[in-house]
Amino acid sequence: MSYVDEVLERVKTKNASEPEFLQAVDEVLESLRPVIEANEEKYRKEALLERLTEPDRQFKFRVPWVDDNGQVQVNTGYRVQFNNAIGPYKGGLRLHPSVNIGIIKFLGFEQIFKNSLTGLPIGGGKGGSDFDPKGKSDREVMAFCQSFMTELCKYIGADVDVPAGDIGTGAREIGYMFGQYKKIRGTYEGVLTGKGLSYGGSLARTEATGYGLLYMTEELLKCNNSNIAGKTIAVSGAGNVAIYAIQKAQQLGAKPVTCSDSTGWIYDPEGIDVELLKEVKEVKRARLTEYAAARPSAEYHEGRGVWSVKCDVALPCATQNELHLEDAKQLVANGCIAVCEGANMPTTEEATKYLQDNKVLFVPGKAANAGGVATSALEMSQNSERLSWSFEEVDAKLKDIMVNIYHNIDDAAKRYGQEGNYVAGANIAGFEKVADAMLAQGVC
Ligand code: NDP
Ligand code: 2IT
Repeated sequence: MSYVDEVLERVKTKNASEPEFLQAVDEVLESLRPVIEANEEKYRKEALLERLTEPDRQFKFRVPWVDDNGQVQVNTGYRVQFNNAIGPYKGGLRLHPSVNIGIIKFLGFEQIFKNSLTGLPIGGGKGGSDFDPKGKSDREVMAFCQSFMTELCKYIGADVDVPAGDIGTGAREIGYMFGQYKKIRGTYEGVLTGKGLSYGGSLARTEATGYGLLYMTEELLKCNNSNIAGKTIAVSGAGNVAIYAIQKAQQLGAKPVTCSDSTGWIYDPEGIDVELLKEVKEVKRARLTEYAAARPSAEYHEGRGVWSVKCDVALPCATQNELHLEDAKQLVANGCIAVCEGANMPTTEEATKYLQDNKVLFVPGKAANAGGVATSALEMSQNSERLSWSFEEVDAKLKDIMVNIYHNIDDAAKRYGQEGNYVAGANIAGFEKVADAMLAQGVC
C-alpha cells in the first residue's frame, strides 16, 4: 500500500467521529500524492505524515459563567496546537454552538498550510467553544470571555500561541479576552490579534480577510484572461469576511448582489448596500430581514439559496460545507467562471470536483482567505517593534502577499503537471515549507 493510503487509513480509524477533520486531511493528502511519491521512503521512515496529522497537543476545558438571571451556565472550551514547525501557533477562536473537537481540528489542520502560504513565520492552531454569543447581553459575553481566558491563558503567549477572531469572535470578544489575559498574567503583550486600535490592534485587520479574498480573485481573473470589473458576484455570509469582501468588490468595480445569514438570504439586483449591511450586522447585530425592510430593491428569502442566483463569480464566506454538489451544478449552468473561498472549506469535496471538472477557476480557502491571518502576523510584527503602520502600508503589504500566494500556488500546480489546479497547488506549496522545517528540526 502507498504511504499516503496507509496514513489515510490510520487517520480514518483513529478519528472516525470527526468527519470535518477527515475531510480536510483527505483533501490535503490526496493533493500531496505526487510530492510524497517522489520521497516515499524518506517520508515514511521519518513518519512525516503521521506527525503532520496528529496535533502537537490539544486542550479541552470547562467554561462556567453566570448569566443575567444569576444562573450558572457551562460551556466547553478548546485549543488545538497543531504544528509549530515554522512559527508560534496561530489561528482563530470560533464561538458557535456547533463547535466540537473535530471542527477545531479541521480548522487547525488547514491553518498549518494557510499560514505557511502567507510566507510569514506562523504555525497552525485553532480554538473556540460551543458558546453562542447570539442573543447574549454584553455582560454575559464578557462573563463567558473572562472565564474562557482564565483557562486559555495558561497555554498561550506572544511567542507561544496567538489566537484571534473567527465565527462569533470579533472585536468585542477579543477586547474582553485581552483584558482578562493582561489581568491574570500581568504582561502587556501581543497575545491576541484583531485587537482594538487603541490597544495594539492593526489598521486594516478588520477588512483584511475580505479585502485579501478580492485581491486574490482580481489576480486570478487577470491571469486567466478576464477582469474583475463589471462582474456580478454572489456572496454568502453576512459577517466579517462577507462584509469586507462585498466592500472591496465594489471598490474594484464589481457588483455583489447577494449575502446570507443562518436564517435567510438577500438578493439585491441593484447591488448590496454595504453601509446598510454594516449597520444591521455590526451595529445592531440584527437579522437580514432588517436589511430587506430598509432597502426597497432587496428580496429576502428564508433558508439557503444564494447559489441559485446568476453570477460570474461566487464567494462563499459563511461556514464549512455550505456549497453542495447541486449548488455547483447550478453555478455552472448559470455561467459562473470562478469560485474563491472566503470561508474555511465551504465547498464540499464533490462540489469542488464538479467545479474543477467543468473548468470553473477554483481557489481554496487556505489560499483565498489567508489575508486575515497574514494581517494578524503583521499585527504581531507591529506589536513586537511597538509601532503602528498606516492603513495604506498594511493594505499594500496585504495585496502583495495575496498576489504572491496566487503565483506560488499556480507555480506549484504547474511544477507537478496540474496547471490550473489551485487546490493541489495550495496544498503542495503550503506543505513544502512545513515539511522542510520539520525534517530540519529532527524527530519532535
Ligand atoms: P462571522 O461570525 O463574522 O460571520 C459568519 C457569517 O456566516 C454570519 O453571517 C452567519 O450567520 C453565517 N452563517 C451561516 N450559517 C452558519 C453556520 N452554520 N455557522 C456559522 N455561521 C453561519 O464570521 P467570519 O465572517 O469571521 O467567518 C466566516 C468564515 O470565514 C468562517 O469559515 C471562518 O472560519 C472564515 N475565516 C474568517 C477569518 C477572519 O479573519 N474572520 C479569516 C479566514 C477565514 P448568523 O449571523 O446568522 O450566524
Ligand atoms: O481562519 C482564519 O485564518 C482566521 N480565523 C484568522 C486567524 C488569525 O489568526 O488571524
